[in-house]
Amino acid sequence: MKTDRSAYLFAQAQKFIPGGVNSPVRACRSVGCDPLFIKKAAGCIITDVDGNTFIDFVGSWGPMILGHAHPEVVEAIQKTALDGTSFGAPCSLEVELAEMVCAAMPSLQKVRFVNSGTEATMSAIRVARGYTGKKKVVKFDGCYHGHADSFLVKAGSGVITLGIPGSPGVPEEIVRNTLSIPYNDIAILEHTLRDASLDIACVIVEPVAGNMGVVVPEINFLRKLRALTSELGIVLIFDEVITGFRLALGGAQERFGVTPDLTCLGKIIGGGLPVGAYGGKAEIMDMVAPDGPVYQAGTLSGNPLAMAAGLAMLKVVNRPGFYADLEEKSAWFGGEMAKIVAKFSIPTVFNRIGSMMTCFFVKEPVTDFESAMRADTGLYGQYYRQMLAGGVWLAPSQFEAAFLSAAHDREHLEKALMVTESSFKKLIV
Ligand code: KE4
Repeated sequence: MKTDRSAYLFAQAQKFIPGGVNSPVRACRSVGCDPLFIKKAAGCIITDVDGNTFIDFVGSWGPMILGHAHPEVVEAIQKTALDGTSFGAPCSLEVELAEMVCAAMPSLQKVRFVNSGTEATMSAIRVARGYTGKKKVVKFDGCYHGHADSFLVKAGSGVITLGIPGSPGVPEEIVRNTLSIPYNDIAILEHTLRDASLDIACVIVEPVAGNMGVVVPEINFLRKLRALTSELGIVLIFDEVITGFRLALGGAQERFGVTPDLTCLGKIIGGGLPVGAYGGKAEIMDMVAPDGPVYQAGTLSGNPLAMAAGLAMLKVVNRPGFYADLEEKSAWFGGEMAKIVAKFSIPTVFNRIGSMMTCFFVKEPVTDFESAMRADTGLYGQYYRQMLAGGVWLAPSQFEAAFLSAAHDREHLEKALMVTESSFKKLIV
């Protein structure tokens, strides 16, 4: 595969940008190759600067549930841009998108738009602390909620991918107020939350973990989490930056029938432009300035361009049958993957829910951070490179999710399955 142009651009990028990338996991360090630079993408096909094309299972880490450059999203952006991209003042599109988000997720009585998932989660825990007057935040090992100081404790995604224990630069005083406990462990959860000395303001959880690879909550985990936090007056925050509008129109909270107090959103609601959001119970959200004393602000929050892209995307996913079709396609694909995996003696666990999935190179089931960390990242690196050479674009990390979109048709998926089988044949265990 010709990669001269990417190589040149990567060398140039490293002169000016740390690691040559604007987000660490894109550097592909854990999969043993240099990053390819992308020229364009349409539907489920991504094209690099050397003209190589790939079937894309990253989807920009989740936003591209419609596929890239969806005509309705592109048209909405083009039309809106002609009238200006950001006013720093309210516009009608913010109201329209807020109504649509709250209609899709009834637990959101009020919602505030921000510019990233990180802004959403950091704001949500600030509001929870302001509302309860308490300090401690409980998260789960391997979950990733963005790069705000409070979350860089046993975090997933790029933090575990790069083997960074936490992050220098985060003061001990901050870390002390974040407790990280094992995902899916109800006994430790109950013991921790019932410890009144801990002064817990909130629990934040990925209702389906996507940042240690895909890990699905065990049947009673979310229900027990909800029961305990309700009983103990602890704010329950669902970080649905990945799962929101991915697992159902109403996200994981709809799919599992568990209602949080606050929800964080991102990715899909921006239609590929920078949008995050946090929202939930009015009595909590009324703490947010200017109604309340908890301050949060943003120059570009609710800008018309990003709102228009998000609106266009949500209008498409709102159409009858969208999720049923995606579910059916994903279930078929998952079934075919399971058949391929079964043909080989390579230790492999394939976790999937809806259109998000991860192929772990490990023997035992992956149900939490500890079991995910047993995965053979070297083997994943081989798999990644073989798939790339075969024209399939995967996340450059064992600890991320792969995503299907509405743009992946049967032909693309059959090709991806063929490349998967030929890649497995070449793996050296
Ligand atoms: P952003 O600040 O990257 O928009 O969102 C942070 C975030 C919050 N919560 C969850 C559950 C998330 O998955 C994320 C970000 N996801 C990663 C990929 N797993 C973004 C990719 C990257 O860091 O380059």
